[in-house]
Amino acid sequence: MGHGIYHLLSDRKQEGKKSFAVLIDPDKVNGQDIDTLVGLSVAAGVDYFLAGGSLVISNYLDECVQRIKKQCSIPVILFPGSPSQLSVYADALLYLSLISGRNPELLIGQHVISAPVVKQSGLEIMSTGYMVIDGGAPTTVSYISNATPIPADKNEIAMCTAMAGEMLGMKLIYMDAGSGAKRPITESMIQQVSQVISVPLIIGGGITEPEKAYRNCKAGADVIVVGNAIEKDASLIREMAAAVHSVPLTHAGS
Ligand code: 1GP
Repeated sequence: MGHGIYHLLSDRKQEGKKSFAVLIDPDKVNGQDIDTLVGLSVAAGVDYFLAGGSLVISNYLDECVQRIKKQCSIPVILFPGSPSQLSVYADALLYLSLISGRNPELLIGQHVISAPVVKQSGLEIMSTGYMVIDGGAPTTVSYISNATPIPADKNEIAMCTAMAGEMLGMKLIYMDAGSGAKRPITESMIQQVSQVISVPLIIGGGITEPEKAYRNCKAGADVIVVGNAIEKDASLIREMAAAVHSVPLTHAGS
């Protein structure tokens, strides 16, 4: 078991380099879709694939990950709806604790149940403070988690939550407005949160335009995740990746 992906993420953060991740929901793609997405992603210089979704209904996760791995060397990171959604074929796992909510099952309960399986998987485990921010509409994640998202304008709550997550030892903070959010996370929240933590900051949910991805990175995001918009228009991969990679090599606030 290596620690390659996390080192890659934190090295890129140190260097001020921004990364772009394509989210693939195994329930929403078939084999041919995957091949297309992989081809476009390799050509665009995509940094990571995230695989998963709030609900993984099909049994297609393993096949999906294997299909990606067969075609390219872009790392595949699992982004599971529950810690038991595993595929040993992936490179790493976002081991998510829903720190914005107060549902003990998603803070620690499910982790306890799945811990032996997760440990045996041999995957690189990256503990992640997962924060759901109100994106203007109830999303699958807020319904499933039965937890209230952080209000979109309450930057202080987001800052304190992220700080607490980091001090509890979480290696990544992922702020998510939820898949298909009407309103993505504001740049002011991203900026303020990024200034109070030193671990890499992942931002996703409702990002549909390359300019927004660019502005989020300028504000302090280290990794931008896009799923929905790419499902609708795969050619966005190139524009999104180009926007993220064109951000000048400086840290937000420096
Ligand atoms: C959702 O952050 C991801 O968990 C991506 O959201 O599908 O809206 O891009 P979208």
